[in-house]
Amino acid sequence: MLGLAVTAAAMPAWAEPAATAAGDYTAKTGGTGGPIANQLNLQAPATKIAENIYDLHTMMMWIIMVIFVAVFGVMFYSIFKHRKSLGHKAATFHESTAVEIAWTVVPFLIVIGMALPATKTVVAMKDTSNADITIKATGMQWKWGYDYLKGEGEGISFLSNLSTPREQVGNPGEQYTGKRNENYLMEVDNEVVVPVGKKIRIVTTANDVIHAWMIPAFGVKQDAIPGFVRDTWFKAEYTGTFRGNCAELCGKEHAFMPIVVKVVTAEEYTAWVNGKKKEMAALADDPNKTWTIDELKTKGEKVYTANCAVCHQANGKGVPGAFAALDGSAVVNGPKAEQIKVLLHGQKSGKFPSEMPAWKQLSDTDIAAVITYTRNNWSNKPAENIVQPAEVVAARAK
Ligand code: HEC
Ligand SMILES: [Cu+2]
Repeated sequence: MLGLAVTAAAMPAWAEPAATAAGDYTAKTGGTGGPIANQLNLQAPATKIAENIYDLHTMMMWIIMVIFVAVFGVMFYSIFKHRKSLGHKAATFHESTAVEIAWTVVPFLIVIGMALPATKTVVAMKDTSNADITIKATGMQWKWGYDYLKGEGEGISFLSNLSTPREQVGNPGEQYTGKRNENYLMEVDNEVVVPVGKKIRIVTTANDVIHAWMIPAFGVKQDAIPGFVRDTWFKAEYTGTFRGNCAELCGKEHAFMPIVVKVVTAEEYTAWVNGKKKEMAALADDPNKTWTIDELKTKGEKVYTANCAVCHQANGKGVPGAFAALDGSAVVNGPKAEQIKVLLHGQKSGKFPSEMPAWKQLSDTDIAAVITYTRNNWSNKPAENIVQPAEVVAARAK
């Protein structure tokens, strides 16, 4: 009976989630947009769905608390009151239809009282129809790739890498002692930008292993599975910065592929789209252009730092037993055609527990640049020391 009364009392709290006034979210989280130090509760919700989840969680916590106190209260009372040393004699009754009906019906009502609103929320979470903007999020070891598929900004595509400097991350055997960034391991070079109050559909997939795209404040967490397409959605009620992480253990750098979403006003979004399109047009360089070796090396170093150093390390020595060394590698010092092939299609020799992923998604110029960089760096001195974008184009066509 007690449980029932609580269910009924808790219902209105869920049924009418507190109305949110749009404003800036970042301030609510101490200026970070992510979790707060010593935070015990869920992150402050920034979408209606997250609010429903928050309220469901609170309601169920109360129900559980009341049941816990009531059950243990009766149990301890009975044990103390009826103990043998007081000379209590055990009762010998059997079967009580009334009690049996009560202990079937009451829990049933409690479960229904929790399952109904929970189901309603789950169904709403799955309703990705009529989205204003669709963005594909591709999980990769260990970064996210974003492609704006539909809606304003269609055609924009970029990779989003951890931007916390590597030297802030403690190496095995030595601990970093300097000051770490405020958003240590929760910051990226390219943030996902979306407009406030618009339904954003996120389509998730992966290139290698299972990852998961999660932003707690949006109430969104969706597995990104290689070879499959899954989707989820959110409609942010606040502007600001929102931080999340890959939420599916995906290997050595699982902790180093954060997700950052910047929610902006409609005007700011349009400005961002225009800027991004211009930037992309400038980057979509002519693959027939012939570059100098120095230009390729400079560009290649950036590509290497952003994409390769996580495994092969900045010093090119790799990680023994895990990632091949590029310093002194036979592939890097051998014919260039072979290295272009490794970059485009990956490599799995069986000598390492993991494999070299394919890098088809990089531009021809980026691939040519990073190969040229590795061929002219560390102790490498191959006979063929320069690769032009046109050679990558030709290799792709094969
Ligand atoms: C996820 C980790 C990872 C990333 C990121 C990565 N590699 Fe590799 N790479 C490997 C592994 C593992 C091997 C060894 C594969 C094998 O032989 O089984 C390898 C092998 C190679 C080889 C062949 C080396 C040899 O001697 O056999 C080259 C060249 C190479 N990688 C270049 C790159 C470049 C350039 C990038 C950045 C665009 C990059 N890799 C990014 C894991 C990675
Ligand atoms: Cu991951």
